[in-house]
Amino acid sequence: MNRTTRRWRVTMGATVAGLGLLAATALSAQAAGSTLHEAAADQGRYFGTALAQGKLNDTQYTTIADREFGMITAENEMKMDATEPQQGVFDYSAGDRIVDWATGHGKQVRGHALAWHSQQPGWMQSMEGSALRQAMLNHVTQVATHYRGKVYAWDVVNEAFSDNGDGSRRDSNLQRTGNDWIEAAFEAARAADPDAKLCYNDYNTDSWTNPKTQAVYAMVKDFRSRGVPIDCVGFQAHFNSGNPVPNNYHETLQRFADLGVDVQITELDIEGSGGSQAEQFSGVTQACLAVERCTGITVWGVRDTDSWRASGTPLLFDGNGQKKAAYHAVLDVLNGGEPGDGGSATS
Ligand code: G2I
Repeated sequence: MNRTTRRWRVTMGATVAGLGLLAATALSAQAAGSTLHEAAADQGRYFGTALAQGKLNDTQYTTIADREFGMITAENEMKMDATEPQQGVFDYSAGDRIVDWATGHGKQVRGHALAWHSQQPGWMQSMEGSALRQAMLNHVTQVATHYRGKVYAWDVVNEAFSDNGDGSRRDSNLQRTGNDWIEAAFEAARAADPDAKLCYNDYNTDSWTNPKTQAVYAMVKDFRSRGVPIDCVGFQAHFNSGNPVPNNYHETLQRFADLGVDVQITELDIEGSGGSQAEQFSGVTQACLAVERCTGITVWGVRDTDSWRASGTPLLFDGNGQKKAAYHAVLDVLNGGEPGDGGSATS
């Protein structure tokens, strides 16, 4: 069956009546989605991508983005260095271009990212102490206020935990302003945009047994118990052979969801090719669908050539904009089929 045409799945339940005839007691026809966005929406989820404003004149790029995705993240344009290049001087031009494209095409927006140790403007990199704390909070307030009402969810704080295996916070100028900098950022974001979902976002938090995962979990649990305004946790999900999709991924997502927050896969890419890459994309998609509060998946770019690690061909479309095996695998899972069976589920 042609995967790109709309398919009909028929589910029949039958009982044997006295006359020995089969009587259909249930007959339902359900449309299968023909795009990632449509298929995810049928599951009550979004499917998104990251866009770079410099590529918005590339019609192959925008055609795919418009057709396949319902949630847009600015790959770099809403980060601290882009939005506050000089202290107190805000530049929303690039971010607005992304947001305007998204809303003009009926998409939602994930905001990325309000406070981060990386991609700080030069003036902020050299700050410390209470002056830095105040500057960070002002940044959060100003940017969240500018985009108020236009952003579905914000990555309020990004990558604040270290990878050293002891579950500690990452050392950074922001961390050195005091351990409560993260909750202060969340409070400021909530005050500026009460309707956006506020997320903590990180990488290497995929395996439930990783000390970094446990540390983020403990923070979120603590925030929930003390009423710090956190609504969601983002799992970046940058995978490759050295960092494969863990087999306890579903458990990780479920444990966080059980704290009363949404979970979102926010920057998915998986280096590789062919069937093995497709299988891993299927697994991630299945894990999200298996968790009621996993509200959506975003892949970190459109075509392989758009990726921050293009040589790893980690995305769903090749450099010519063609759908890869991984694309079909994800679509099949979203449509309720077993990975690789073409998605044409029958009774
Ligand atoms: O590194 C992958 C991602 C990890 N999680 C946070 C994300 O924000 C991060 O995205 C990447 C972007 O995909 C890259 O495009 O963040 C990088 C920077 O941390 C981005 O790279 C930067 C280059 O380093 C700059 O030289 C360049 O000017 O992209 C900039 C804009 O093209």
